[in-house]
Amino acid sequence: MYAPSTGDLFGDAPADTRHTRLVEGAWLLRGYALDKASTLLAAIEHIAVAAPFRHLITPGGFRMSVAMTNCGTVGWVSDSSGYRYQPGDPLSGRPWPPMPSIFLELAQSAAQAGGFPGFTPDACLINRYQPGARLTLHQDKDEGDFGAPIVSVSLGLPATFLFGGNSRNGRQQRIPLQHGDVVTWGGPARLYYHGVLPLKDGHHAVLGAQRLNLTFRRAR
Ligand code: MD3
Ligand code: FE
Repeated sequence: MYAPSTGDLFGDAPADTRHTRLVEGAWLLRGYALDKASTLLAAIEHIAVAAPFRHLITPGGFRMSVAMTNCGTVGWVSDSSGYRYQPGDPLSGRPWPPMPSIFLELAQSAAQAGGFPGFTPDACLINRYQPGARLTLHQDKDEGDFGAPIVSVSLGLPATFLFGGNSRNGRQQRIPLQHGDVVTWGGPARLYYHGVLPLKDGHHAVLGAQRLNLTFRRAR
């Protein structure tokens, strides 16, 4: 369905031509985090000292190619007993590192730009892709409140993001995501199937041969 970008039904985008509506409920904010990238990266390095990136094991017994860590009051984990959010890092038994205020501010202002004022994430999942790493098509449905959006921030090497609709077998769109891009996913797009194609080898001036992705969530 067509809706004008000035409409008020699905969230107003500011008058910025880099902001494009992907589908109802989803806005791509090109370069939105660019000016904060170095601060974000320093914060991620700090988080990863306390809570290192690790390759989680799926309930089916497969090692994920993407390495993950979290910050916030809860973090997403996977193991043989399933997927869930939990307050402690299973590697250390300690709480996840707190969410830095610059993370929170970025997530809130992006959510507002995407039509979701008042978003207060309690979890930030940090994904690290090295060449070949991918995320197969999935839904994010371990959160308690699907009324809240998810905000994603891409850093480092570009990746091809795939997303379909409400069924695994539906038609998929491919979106290239670059360093500094932010996407907000809410409303009808919140439960859409999505994934990331295997990361192509390359060199990014700041991050070298890797891509980092932050996803801000309201888990509880
Ligand atoms: C669309 N991460 O961590 S971010 C994930 O690039 C995840 O690392 C990808 O999918 C990445 O779960 C994609 C974009 C994204 C995140 C959550 C969504 C798109 C979404 C939830 C619903 C619909
Ligand atoms: Fe996801």
